Amino acid sequence: MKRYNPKEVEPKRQKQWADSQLYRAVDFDDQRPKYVMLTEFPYPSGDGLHLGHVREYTLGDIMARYRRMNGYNVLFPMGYDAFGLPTENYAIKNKITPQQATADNIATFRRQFDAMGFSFDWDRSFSTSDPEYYRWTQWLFLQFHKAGLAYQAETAINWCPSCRTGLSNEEVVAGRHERCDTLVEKRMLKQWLLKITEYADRLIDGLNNVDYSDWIAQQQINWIGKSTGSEIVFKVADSAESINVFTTRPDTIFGATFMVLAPEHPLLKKIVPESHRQQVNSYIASSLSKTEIERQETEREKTGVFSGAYAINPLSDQKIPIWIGDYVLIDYGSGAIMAVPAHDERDWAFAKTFDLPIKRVIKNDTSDDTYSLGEGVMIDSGSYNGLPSAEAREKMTADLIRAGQAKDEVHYHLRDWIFSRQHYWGEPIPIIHCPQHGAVAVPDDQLPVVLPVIDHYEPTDNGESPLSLIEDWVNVPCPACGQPAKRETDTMPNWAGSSWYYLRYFDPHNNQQFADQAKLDYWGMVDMYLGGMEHTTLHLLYSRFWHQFGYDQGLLPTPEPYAARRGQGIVLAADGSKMSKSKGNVINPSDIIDRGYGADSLRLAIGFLAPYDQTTAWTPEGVAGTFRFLQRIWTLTQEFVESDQSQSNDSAAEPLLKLTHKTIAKVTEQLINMGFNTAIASLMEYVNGLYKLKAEDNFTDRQTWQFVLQSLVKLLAPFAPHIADELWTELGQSGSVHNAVWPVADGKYLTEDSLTIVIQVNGKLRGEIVVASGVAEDKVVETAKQNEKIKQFLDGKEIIRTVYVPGKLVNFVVND
Ligand code: ANZ
Repeated sequence: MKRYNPKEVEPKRQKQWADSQLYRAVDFDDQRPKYVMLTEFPYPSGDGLHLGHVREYTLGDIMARYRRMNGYNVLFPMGYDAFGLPTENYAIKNKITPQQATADNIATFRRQFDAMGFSFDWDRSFSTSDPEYYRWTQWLFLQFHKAGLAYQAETAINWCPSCRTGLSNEEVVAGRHERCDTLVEKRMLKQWLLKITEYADRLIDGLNNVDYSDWIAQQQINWIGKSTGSEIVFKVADSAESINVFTTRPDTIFGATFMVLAPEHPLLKKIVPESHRQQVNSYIASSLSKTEIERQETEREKTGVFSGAYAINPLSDQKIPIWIGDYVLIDYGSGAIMAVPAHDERDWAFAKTFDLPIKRVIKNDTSDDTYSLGEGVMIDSGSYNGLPSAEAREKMTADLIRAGQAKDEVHYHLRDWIFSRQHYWGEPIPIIHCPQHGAVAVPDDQLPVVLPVIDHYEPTDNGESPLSLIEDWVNVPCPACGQPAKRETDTMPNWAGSSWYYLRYFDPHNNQQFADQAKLDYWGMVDMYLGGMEHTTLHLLYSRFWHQFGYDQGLLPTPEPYAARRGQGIVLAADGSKMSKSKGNVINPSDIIDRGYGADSLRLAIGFLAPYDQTTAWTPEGVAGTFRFLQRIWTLTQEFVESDQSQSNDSAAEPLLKLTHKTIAKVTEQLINMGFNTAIASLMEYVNGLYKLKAEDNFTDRQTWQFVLQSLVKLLAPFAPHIADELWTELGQSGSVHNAVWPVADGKYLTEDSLTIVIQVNGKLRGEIVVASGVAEDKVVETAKQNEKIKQFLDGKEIIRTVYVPGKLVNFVVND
């Protein structure tokens, strides 16, 4: 008997698949429904594939293969997200150009992808750093520019001193650069920004029309941070000035015992009296040196200073002091707040630090020695006393609006997307700065603006891109007037290329347009998008924004890019810690394959780990287990093929068919619901069951066994595609199992043999009977009547009515 040797089977099958272009997606197929299965494309880093990639692409591949076998025209593409800091840093370290580093790393990735047996359509592959691709990234940027949604501004930006570049807010996690963990500083720099804030509501509302995991939708909503409240005007005492505050809790206004202005607030110049100027200025200087993150920490001891001025509370007419405190941020709301220490955590801490009055205006269960956030009943609030706080909120706002002292306001925590980086390895921003005409778009026929190949591309310390040093590239005539002008030297963030890459798969070789309209229409939305949880508020939000904009411009047929989104969990090291090179606990998938287990065992092990969306530790023994499982399938099939073909006996058919159809039904349902681990468990149970049945009949019913093993191989195909194809051939089938039709369970084998029926008399439980399933009503009723226990309750009584709930219950209504 032939041994199962993945080292032989897998490369052979991979070559056949490539030669026959088995996984090619067909544009405009009108016979089959289309299905776009998308997984996030990787950075081609120097480390090659890690287990996180393997999990994501294996699960995506299982879904793609399942759909193909169910008659879909599946597009399952793959490409490379090559621009960005990691590649640049890798190239600097290895003293090669980023172009060379990218080419080398892509070659490694491709080899590993092929070794895993993923069914990508390689004809559609590209890298975001290909000039033919980024030509269209630049073109799309110019559409934003034309629409007024790409603009330049001098802003305080997050600056990573280690990577020497500006960052977007989304790239800063707990005050650190999410890639290198360096503490982020603030710097004033002229930057390009994209007006994502204009799409804040759309980005929230659009979630109603797509099927995203709840936590993904919720994280996006939280990130956008829409806040509905009022802007209320407080007059400054003895002055013509007034201060606007944004609050979500106008109902607490009688409890506003002081105000706090951000240190950057422009009004301070006008209202601080001479006597307080010096103190105020030194406080402002000290707080400007802090990061925004530091300023927002609730734990931190509050700092502040009294301004010397007072304001008048518009509803209580009370005179309250105006303070300056750096926990109030200048770029949120109006940069000033009414402080209600009794009902707000930070105001409470501030009042405690500076011994300011605390006045409770809402009564509820919270004790008096802390702040209370919730709703309740109004107290100490003049004519509003006794009202529920929600009602008071409406009434106070209405009264203030009528008096011209307030208006409804909506604020968002989302900020415009800082879109320029002071780095070499990115798409050049296609703008030319002319002293006369300002920022002029590079004409379409001059795109792409190709990144020049240079020797020194290390970032500079002064916040300028290294491109600024290449004089003959920078100095160009203005496209509008032909006078000397200069190219923009900042490049785009690595999030640019990934904001529209899925669309390019629909038409990857088009050199006239980013994609052909008819192809965009045909492929439509991505049907399923599987990706990492760390991209929920970065890539996913950015790409939805680009797509919505493209839709508004009439460039795209659908308002949203992805019909469904799921996130796969992280794979941790065996001890539950994060895999990292520095800890030396990274598992290299190629090692597992090369050790002889092969890709199929690895695919099964990774699918079997845990529910797909759970973060979970890698179990090294897993592959040995799944390898044994595949060996068992291999052996069973070989034994059948080599068994005595003259025997024939159909007595074994029933239990074999029952087990098979039940498994088909189970695995199908599990796959539809992305229950990959349970589907693999069902297959394992199935194989155990088949071994038992084989011990009984020793393959005598050849026809049934042929059907059973073919079904097994088909069910296995999405998970372990190489061995499945090999066994398909062994079973005498022509072509590839991946072109075979997914098996359908026959309902007649799915019903249970017997049913337990509950018997009631006048609605009271009196007993149970067991009947064969599918038995007719009169038979069930008769059996119930004959039952010894039931008889006692029916004896001598007249049955007025019999109620039968099929398969569940009989109730006899009798008169006493
Ligand atoms: C008074 C008040 C009383 C508030 C109360 C809350 C509770 P969200 O929901 O995040 O939008 N706020 C307004 N502008 C601010 C700024 N520039 N810096 C720091 N804090 C600011 O938060 C809105 C609340 O955050 C506002 O409502 C304001 O405090 C504070 F019992 O006003 B509130």
